[in-house]
Amino acid sequence: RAKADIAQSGHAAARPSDRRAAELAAGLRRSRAMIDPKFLYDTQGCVLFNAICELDEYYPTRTERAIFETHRDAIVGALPAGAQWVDLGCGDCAKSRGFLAHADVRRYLGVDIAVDWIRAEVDRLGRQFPGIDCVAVAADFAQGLDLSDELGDVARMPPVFFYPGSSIGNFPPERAVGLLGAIRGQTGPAGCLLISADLRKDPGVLEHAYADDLGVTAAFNRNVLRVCNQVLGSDFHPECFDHEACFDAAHGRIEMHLVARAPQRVRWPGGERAFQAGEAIVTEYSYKYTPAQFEGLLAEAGFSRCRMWTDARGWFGVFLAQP
Ligand code: AVJ
Repeated sequence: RAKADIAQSGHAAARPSDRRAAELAAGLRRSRAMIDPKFLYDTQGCVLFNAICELDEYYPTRTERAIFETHRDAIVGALPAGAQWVDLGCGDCAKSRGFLAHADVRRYLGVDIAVDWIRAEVDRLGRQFPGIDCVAVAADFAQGLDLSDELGDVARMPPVFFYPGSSIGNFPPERAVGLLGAIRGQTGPAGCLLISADLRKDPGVLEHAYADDLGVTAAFNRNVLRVCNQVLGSDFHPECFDHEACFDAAHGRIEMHLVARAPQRVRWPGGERAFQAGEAIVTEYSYKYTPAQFEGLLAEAGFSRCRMWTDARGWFGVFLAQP
């Protein structure tokens, strides 16, 4: 019986749900408690994030859309012919459609963690663009990106890596360079990277974008405690934590916090954590760059040429980086 138990627990430890629980527990036990932002995006979190994108205060989504529309021809004109379009975090593929209609693309690779959901979306894209070979790829590229098998000969079919939404801002700069470098390692000589970054601006504008008047971002943030209760089996009361977003000028990042309203203790199978009143859990960083800083990251990652398109206020940047 002892043998069987060991075998079973060994097997259980490798299960993704247990890995996620262990990761959450480790973050909560740190002196400065933290929850990785990927846990924000369960089904309810995705719905709330989509609502955030429609808020007046949250300028990134509509600013990016306007830049794409205004500069579509210039962007498409700078892309290699006969490309394979690599949509990183493709979701419903919506942001790629406008480019696929105009660019010379032979193949589409939709990359996302949620592969069951995206398969149907990528199939739908394939019916809309019968001339493009559309493939769904399951990958959590936050853990490292290696698409060499899927990409094949990049000299014959140059990849256009597409990473919109300013999601790169979730990574601290050194980890961002790691991901950008991994992408650079797979562009081949003629491939490129089309990527968005949110730019530095008045801290008041930034903080309002992450603490909207209706409290949608607050609900999005508190939802992560429900996810925690589901994945880890903890007993968080989301209503006992306040949403807070503050710009840390020294690090150039927005920090999202959940602040304990009163002293409380949170328990889960195998652990617990006490919070003092006012003590915070960090749930997300969102780095903001000057154009020069972001171009510096791209250069560090091995891209030697770079162009940027922005809006009239210079709030958001779309960068095309080439080897
Ligand atoms: C999806 C990471 C780009 O940082 O602006 C929005 C997430 N968090 N409001 C961002 C987010 C709170 C968003 N990214």
